[in-house]
Amino acid sequence: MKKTGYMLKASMVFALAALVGCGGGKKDATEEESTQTGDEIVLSDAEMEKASSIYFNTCAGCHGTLRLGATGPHLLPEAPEGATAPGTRQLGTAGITAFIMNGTPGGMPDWGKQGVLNDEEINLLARFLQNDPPPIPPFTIDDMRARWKVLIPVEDRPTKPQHDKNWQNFFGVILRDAGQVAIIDGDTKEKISIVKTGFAVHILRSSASGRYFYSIGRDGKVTLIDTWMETPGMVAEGKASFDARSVEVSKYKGPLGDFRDKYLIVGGYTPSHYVVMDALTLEPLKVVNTSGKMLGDGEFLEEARVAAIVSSHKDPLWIVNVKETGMVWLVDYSDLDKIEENTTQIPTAQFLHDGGWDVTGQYFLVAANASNKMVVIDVTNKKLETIIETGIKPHPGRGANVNNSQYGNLWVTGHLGENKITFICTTPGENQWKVVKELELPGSGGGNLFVKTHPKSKYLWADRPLNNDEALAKSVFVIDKESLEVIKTFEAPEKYKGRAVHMEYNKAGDEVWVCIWGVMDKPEENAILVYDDKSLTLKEEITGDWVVTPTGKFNVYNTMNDIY
Ligand code: DHE
Repeated sequence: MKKTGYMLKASMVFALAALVGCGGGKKDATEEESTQTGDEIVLSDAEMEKASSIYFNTCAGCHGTLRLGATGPHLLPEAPEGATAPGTRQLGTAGITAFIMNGTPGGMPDWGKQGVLNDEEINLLARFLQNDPPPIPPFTIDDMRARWKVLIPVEDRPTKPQHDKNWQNFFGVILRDAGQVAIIDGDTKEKISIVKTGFAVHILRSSASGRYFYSIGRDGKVTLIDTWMETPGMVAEGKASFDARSVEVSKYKGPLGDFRDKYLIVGGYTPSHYVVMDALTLEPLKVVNTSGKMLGDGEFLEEARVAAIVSSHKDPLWIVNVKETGMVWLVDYSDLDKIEENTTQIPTAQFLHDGGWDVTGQYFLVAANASNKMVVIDVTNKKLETIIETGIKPHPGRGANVNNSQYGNLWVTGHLGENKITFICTTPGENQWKVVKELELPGSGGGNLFVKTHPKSKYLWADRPLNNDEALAKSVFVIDKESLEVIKTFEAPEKYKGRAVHMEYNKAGDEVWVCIWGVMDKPEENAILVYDDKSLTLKEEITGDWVVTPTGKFNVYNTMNDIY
């Protein structure tokens, strides 16, 4: 298996079949070869373990660990009632192979054509998918405590920065397949340290003070990084689940108390729960299961994964988006003993994924990507404001807030499934929550993942890493915030072979950093490109043996203040 792109390295901890035994079709441990008897496709233990690992690493994010479907369709042997996609047994090995090889225009990557999976792996996966999914094993607070480590106790940490660097302009850059985070000085562009984190780190968030970075890996591992140390490094680590994508800190200070950097929340994909930890030590304090009733017919879903989590600056609240049930949970953390009874659950649309604040901090907008909708939550009044039809698979990241003289304040999302950047008016009045502008990027096809701007910038930037065209996938697009038109396209220099992914501004708002996400064994094809946001020129190329598979990057100041 080629280790690249959004394919993950084999998980060390989560070969479900190995952990818990497999569902239908499991053979005796001594048998190595798979067989086919009648309608049943039987896999050996070794094959089941390998296939579970490939499935978990490549497919589960979109199709669900229990394969009930989410961003992608269900992958069950028999189609459940009402499903539009056929059962995998109906598709057969040949049909499934074609999908994995070629992908679909709706956003399914062409794993085979890209060389991420080879023929043998695709065939194994196609046979695996015609068996029942293995069950999800438990991961309890005792398991979390057993894996929790404080490397430097709070009292032994520095009380002021041990360097004279401008740490609020540090960038934490994810080196995805290396399982590392690079801390880079945003002023000098020098690498300050490399911190070994979890497997395929997904995102970073800054503490409310900005001093700490929290990373979350796809293996559910959380890492606490102290930027005040002479060489920024890890001071604590923990594990919240087998699989996770989101982490956020408490940010509220007001009449109800000072909760800044008191609690951390980690969202679990598998098992489906959120975990509250002590923000300074990562001690696990509370686990709340998010399994629950689905919208509509109210069917109970065990797999109800936690997607994006954001923290309110105005109230002691986390906004927790439960993907499969389509419920947005407003979790009041002011009294941990009453956290469940003090949670408001708002039914919205499926399947919730990523989102961010409007410019006022009152409204949170989240993509219900499989419904092609954006959901708007009025967090101040704890209610659903509205649901807006946008386009095929909206994917905003945290979105972007643009001020435009004609329309006022706009919140922006791009789309994975079509070529469309959508501008939604957030200013109160007749246009509020209306789509006031849709923009096509140059060339055809979707594949946009992120948009980004800064209040001091005249521009909005968009990437397109999942576009099938290599040139478009390694390009970023600059949109003028006044004309709302694309005014410049930057294709990464020829020597870089990766995809251009995720933008982040520096603290001053005059530079944009973009990652060129190549493969692990060719560092020379990877880079972090720094563009001058005023002259719109490529200003600096951060490269080196250590720049491997860079993806997300997070500026301390902008992340702690939710500037986008
Ligand atoms: Fe992400 C954000 C889930 C694939 C890079 N990603 C998020 C969030 C979720 C999520 C729920 C929001 C977190 C929050 O705000 O609290 N991502 C998933 C998936 O389930 C999915 C589709 C498939 C998977 O198996 O993981 C997926 N994501 C990817 C990638 O392939 C990317 C490009 C590279 C990678 O890490 O594998 C990727 N996701 C990111 C980044 C963010 C993110 C950089 C944070 C954006 C920001 O500006 O905050």
